[in-house]
Amino acid sequence: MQKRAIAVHDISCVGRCSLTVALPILSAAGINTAVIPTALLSTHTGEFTGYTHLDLSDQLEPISRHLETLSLHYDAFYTGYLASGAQVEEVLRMMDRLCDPATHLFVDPAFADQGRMYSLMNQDMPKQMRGLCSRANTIIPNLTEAAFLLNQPYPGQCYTQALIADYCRALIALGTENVVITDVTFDPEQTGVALMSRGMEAPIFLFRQRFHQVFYGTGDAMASFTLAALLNGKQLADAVELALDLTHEAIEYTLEDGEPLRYGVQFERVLPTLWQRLSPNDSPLEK
Ligand code: PXL
Repeated sequence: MQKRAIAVHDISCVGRCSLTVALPILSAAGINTAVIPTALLSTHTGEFTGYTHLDLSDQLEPISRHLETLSLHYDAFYTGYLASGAQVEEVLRMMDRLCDPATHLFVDPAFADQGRMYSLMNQDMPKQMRGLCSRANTIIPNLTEAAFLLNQPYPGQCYTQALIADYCRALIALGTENVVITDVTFDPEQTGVALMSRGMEAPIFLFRQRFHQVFYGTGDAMASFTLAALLNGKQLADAVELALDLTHEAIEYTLEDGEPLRYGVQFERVLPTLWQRLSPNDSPLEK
């Protein structure tokens, strides 16, 4: 049976992030992907000014009430950028309407980066997002989001593996089963992720060569490739390893091409290789 996911993120018309990244990646991975847009912006909110922003919170209840009447099973409910802390409550109600016990709840908190909240985020977002993360099967915060979810200050550039291991344990203690923290750097020439599942004593760290620029939309690409691989039967560590490779290659294409980085990374260039690298099998996603 083909897998079905529902992706709940904003649409930013230009600037490759959120739904314009999640939908093509999941589709190229053979997943039937429904979308529920949370907000409509002309661009993302990093390195652009003058963007438009329409909060679609009032559409979430009518959309999900209608979709509920279709009685579809979703293998994954994938949330990303949400318009406000208040919208998190609406998304929790949508989950109750649309998910069943076999739906994998995959949460990219998507509210902060580089030690700062995104421009339009209000201060209650980390607290509200904590509620969504506590219901998740898998969360994939970057280092800033991980710290803020735990009510900790951003640790800056200098921290230990022990601190990241504590973050992983504390995030799992919120209620999720798996945590993947992105943007973890111990060596100036390398960046990577820490991943941990409930029951593991310590996280697994995976690194790749670090590029020193700021890349928009790479969190969305990492999360979408990871979910695409999980839904194709890969174990978490293998899924994250593949997502790191693909995101790294997309960055390399972008730098070679010289496209301004605010337009996101050229993930399209790696999609033709995605299918072979997924080696799909039929194992159902475990809760
Ligand atoms: O990629 C994260 C993201 C998603 N959506 C919007 C954003 C950002 C990051 O800046 O502004 C609207």
